[in-house]
Amino acid sequence: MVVRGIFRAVIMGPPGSGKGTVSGRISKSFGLKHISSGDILRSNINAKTELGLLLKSSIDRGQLVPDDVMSRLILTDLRAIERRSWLLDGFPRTVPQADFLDEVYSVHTVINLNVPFHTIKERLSSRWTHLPSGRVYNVDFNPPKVPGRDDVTGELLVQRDDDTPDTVTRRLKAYQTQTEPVLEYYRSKGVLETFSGTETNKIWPHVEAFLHKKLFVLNQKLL
Ligand code: G5P
Ligand code: MG
Repeated sequence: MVVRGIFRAVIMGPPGSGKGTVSGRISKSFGLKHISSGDILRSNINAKTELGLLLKSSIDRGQLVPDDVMSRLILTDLRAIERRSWLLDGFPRTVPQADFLDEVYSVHTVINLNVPFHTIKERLSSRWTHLPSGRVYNVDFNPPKVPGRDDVTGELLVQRDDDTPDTVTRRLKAYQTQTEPVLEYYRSKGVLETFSGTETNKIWPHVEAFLHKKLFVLNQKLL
């Protein structure tokens, strides 16, 4: 379905809940521009920018980067696509970040992936990532066509430095203490839509149907 106006969405969920995977499907089906805060940070680390080098150690330890730094980075990307519909993945992740976003853009919907922590721990140990694009694979769930290589570019896949068991535990803790309050923030605004499950392929049809309905209503209003 084509979006007639500008549609702004956020996808939330614990580390490894499938935000990147579902975002890929949403941008393919609905044409929303996918912006992932983690991908922005990792591309800075990969390019060895001053900021990337500064932030790498806290990211590898599973800590969140400071709100002002993250908000500034995201705003630069959002300003560059002012007239497009977008889907934010990984931002906002704290209440101050949600307040910051709210001051600049209103969000039409927030998709929350509710996946149990024990499911997540298994997945992240077998995740392989194509850093330049953010495409993710999983040895069991969606293996690359050629082992160790990205399907589109054929470039090498890597394992993220923050996917070690200890760091995953710290990231889940940070999610509980710092990010869960953001769910309440959006619930009270009436824009939160939660999808629960343990398998992306079972969650996805519900997300897709929800967005179809939401965009149909938005398109009708714009007629
Ligand atoms: P990120 O990059 O935002 P996280 O921790 O929020 O990282 P992550 O790890 O990227 O989230 P995801 O995107 O939710 O996970 O999940 P995914 O990659 O799609 O799926 C995980 C794996 O499971 C993949 O291998 C996928 O193929 C597989 N999978 C998916 N579905 C299924 C299924 O049904 N079955 C199976 N078996 N497998 C499946 O943030 C990283 C760090 O950056 C900093 C923080 O330090 C953070 O820790 N950061 C921020 N700091 C401050 N503020 C912010 N806003 C920040 N944003 C990032
Ligand atoms: Mg991700």
